[in-house]
Amino acid sequence: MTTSPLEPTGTAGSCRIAAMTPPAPGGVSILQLSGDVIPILERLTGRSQWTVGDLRLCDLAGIDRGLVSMPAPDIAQLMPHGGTRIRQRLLDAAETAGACQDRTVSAISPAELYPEARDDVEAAALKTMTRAASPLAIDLLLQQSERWAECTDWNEEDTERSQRLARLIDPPDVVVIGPANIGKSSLLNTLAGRDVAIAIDQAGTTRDHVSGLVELGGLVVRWHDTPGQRTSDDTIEQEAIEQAAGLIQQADMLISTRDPGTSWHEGAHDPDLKLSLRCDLGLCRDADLCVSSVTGEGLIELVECVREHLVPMADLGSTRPWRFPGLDTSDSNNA
Ligand SMILES: Nc1nc2c(ncn2[C@@H]2O[C@H](COP(=O)(O)OP(=O)(O)OP(=O)(O)O)[C@@H](O)[C@H]2O)c(=O)[nH]1
Ligand SMILES: [Mg+2]
Repeated sequence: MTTSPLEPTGTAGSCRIAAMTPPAPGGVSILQLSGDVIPILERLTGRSQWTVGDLRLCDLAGIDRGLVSMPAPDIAQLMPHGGTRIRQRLLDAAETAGACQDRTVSAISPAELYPEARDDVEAAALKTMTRAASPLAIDLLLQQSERWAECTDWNEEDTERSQRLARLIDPPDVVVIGPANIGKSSLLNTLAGRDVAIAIDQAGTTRDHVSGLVELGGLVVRWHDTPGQRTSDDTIEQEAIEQAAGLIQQADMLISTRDPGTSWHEGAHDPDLKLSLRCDLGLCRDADLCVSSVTGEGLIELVECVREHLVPMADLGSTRPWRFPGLDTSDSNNA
């Protein structure tokens, strides 16, 4: 009787496998084995004599070909293509080969994930980096190990700055409200550089709220385009207008819009920015900023203004330590 190369032989000790990359399609996935990795590596790749520092291009259980590295005696990483099905099949194959599947990366400590890190802060920074939404987070995270090592005090301002900087990791919500048919969806599409929302010359085009991730000067925000504020017989649109009220409450930044032919929406919440749209058709002098999606006028200033409101330059330039999401400061004297 022949046995499958993936069949556990009973010699493998304790080995776990976990997906290190988010459960969404991407270029490459990273699956990490930890523990007694060599027997599992041999079964998955069909190759023996694995040593620390190895980086090989291998067949992965007949499912894909990809790089396999062994950075430490008890850590190995498989790097197949990033399709969700490939990743799941490989996780299952590793389980068949005797590894125990950790379904979430959060189950693994940063120090275990990054044995090469200088200290716990650097390990936590590297782990947080894998899920950071904004490019602006990267350099800051890399500086935290040194900053925490030098830090001898911690104050209220540091706490507040840390909370604002957390917006670099989890995208803040920017909610745009205003009358119908004035260019709100066109603005989202222009900022995103692609068609996220339908934009045509007809009031009530956006009948349900649409959101998309948009990078504004290195800060990624979740931009919510709401249906134009108007009375309508359409129940879906009316429901969506009511739902927008909930979005407004949770907004990190509320932008009220109008164009030369309309007026500001009267709501319970004061906007953080009064933005005039379609300024190529005329200026609204009572606006904080005027933009046109057609001519591009004011867009650079808008990007700068939103970034500054959510993550001010003073925070980005501060040399104080950052208590970033994922950093456990419970055993630190500083926090
Ligand atoms: N001249 C000019 N026209 C614009 C500009 N931005 C959008 N438009 C036009 O304005 C019309 C309405 O655009 P939308 O982006 O759909 O407007 P909206 O505010 O999302 O509309 P609703 O979804 O109905 O609330 C379209 O015909 C756009 O081409 C602009 O900056 N200048
Ligand atoms: Mg719209």
